Amino acid sequence: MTSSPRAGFTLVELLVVIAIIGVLAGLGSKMLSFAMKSSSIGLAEQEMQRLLLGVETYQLDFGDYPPSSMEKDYEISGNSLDEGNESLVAHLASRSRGRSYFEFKEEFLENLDQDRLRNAELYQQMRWVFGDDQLREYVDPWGVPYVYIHNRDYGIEYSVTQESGPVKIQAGSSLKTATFHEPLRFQIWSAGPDGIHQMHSDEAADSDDVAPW
Ligand SMILES: [Ca+2]
Ligand SMILES: [Ca+2]
Ligand SMILES: [Ca+2]
Repeated sequence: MTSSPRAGFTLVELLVVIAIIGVLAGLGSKMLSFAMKSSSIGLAEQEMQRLLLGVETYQLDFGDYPPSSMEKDYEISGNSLDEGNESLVAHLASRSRGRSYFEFKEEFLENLDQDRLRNAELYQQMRWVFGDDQLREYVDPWGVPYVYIHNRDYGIEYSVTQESGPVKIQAGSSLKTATFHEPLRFQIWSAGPDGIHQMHSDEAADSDDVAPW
């Protein structure tokens, strides 16, 4: 008598198959989240390279990089939150020399603190590409504004937004040489996937901040 092939699985076999599918699905979602994280990091790096290029082009026209603060340089009243980023955006958006310096991607433009320039004269003078006087920030792929600081202001503390709310930061420096990065230019960086600035803290070794240096 020949044995006929079995139809179906035993309960144990079925459980093993379900367990294997579960493990594979878990691996797949881990790989997917890893891939998404690295593609967002790549996007942040790309956007910072574009910002760097914009700032250098701006410098060719104006002989200096945009200031770290519009409040200090133009004595405008606003608030002190993310002023470096807002100044960067305002200056790169300026058409006063007849050309533009940066192509803003709308999905990365925010005005998280809802402030405005409140200086009609300066707004006219800068002729920026936006239709109103909002002090916008350019944010990273995780929704946190990049930090921008001009080299003459390294050492000054600035209030910036991070995932948990406002925090004070300074320009980043190298742990190895104890000197500021980009000493003659400017610093732009992102708080990275965790949305928290570690650049200037003791946990710098664990930092996931994304910076061009
Ligand atoms: Ca602000
Ligand atoms: Ca703002
Ligand atoms: Ca971080």
